[in-house]
Amino acid sequence: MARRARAVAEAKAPAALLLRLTPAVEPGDFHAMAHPSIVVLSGAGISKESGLDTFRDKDGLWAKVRIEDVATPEAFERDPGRVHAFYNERRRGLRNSNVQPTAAHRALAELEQRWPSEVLLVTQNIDDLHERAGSHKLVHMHGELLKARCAHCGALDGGLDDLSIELVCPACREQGGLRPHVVWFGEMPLEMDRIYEALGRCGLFISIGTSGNVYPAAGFVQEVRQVARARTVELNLEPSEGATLFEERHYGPATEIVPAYVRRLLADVA
Ligand code: BJW
Repeated sequence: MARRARAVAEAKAPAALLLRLTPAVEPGDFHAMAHPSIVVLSGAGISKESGLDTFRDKDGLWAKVRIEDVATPEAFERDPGRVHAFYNERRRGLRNSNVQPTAAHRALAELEQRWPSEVLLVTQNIDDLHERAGSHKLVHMHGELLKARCAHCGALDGGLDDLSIELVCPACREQGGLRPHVVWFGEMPLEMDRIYEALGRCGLFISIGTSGNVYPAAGFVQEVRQVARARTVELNLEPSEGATLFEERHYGPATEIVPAYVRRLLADVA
């Protein structure tokens, strides 16, 4: 389909329907590669059915607290107790035994295990549900809720419960430097070189459960289209901010659409 005709088709397409649009890449790119390397980007939507809040849905975290009170370095400087309380509560929530990986997390672990080429899972989520489901090739670009980082010596500690300004770093013995190992607005996301390197050579990019509001993650789809000429797929509850940039789109709960999509990918894999 010509670029203009595709743009018109995309503009007219009903958002809530499952869409499969003609790829922008030519046959010979994705289709000639039986098993291209894959980058999966996941966001809060994949953990929603585990019982964890998303951010920007109407019942999401940003409807309950202000970003500038809890998710910036300035907020932590101004009122570390408030920020610790926010993350302590979420850490306790994550440790609640009812919060478990779903079929969506497990499907991605199976994809990594069975796909003949590399699968890199880049998650914006700070929960540990992907690793609990069995994913190993995993980048937590926005950090990890179960770890603390010392502002004095940089050491990471995974064994702490609630954080507070009274705590002493187990590595350097300094008091008051421990902070949640998460990436706040204005801070550099983690392992960006590894992520861009994988994006630059992948043949398939799958974005799952993310609203496409936060950069640099929201820009990955354009990066893979331009640099890697990869096929792009969105799996989400509803169209994201950048939905029209994806050639293939499936909408519904992650526990349904992710296992179904992975089953299709693995159908011809022994
Ligand atoms: C379901 C579902 C179900 C629901 N099944 N789906 C102006 C222009 C461009 C950029 C900027 C700008 N001004 C500032 C910036 C940069 C800024 C930014 O992007 N701001 C925008 C808001 C404009 N970004 C940064 O500051 C980042 N750093 C940075 O840019 O450094 C410089 C740099 C440049 C270039 C390269 C490299 C570096 C840092 C961003 C840090 C984000 N931190 C947070 C908090 C972290 C810790 C925590 O969890 O508390 O990360 S914010 C929050 O948003 C969290 C998430 O990871 C992130 C993304 O949210 P996500 O996952 O998309 O969740 P939602 O809620 O938005 O969407 C959920 C989706 O799921 C929805 O679509 C639902 O429909 C769907 N869903 N149920 C399937 N059952």
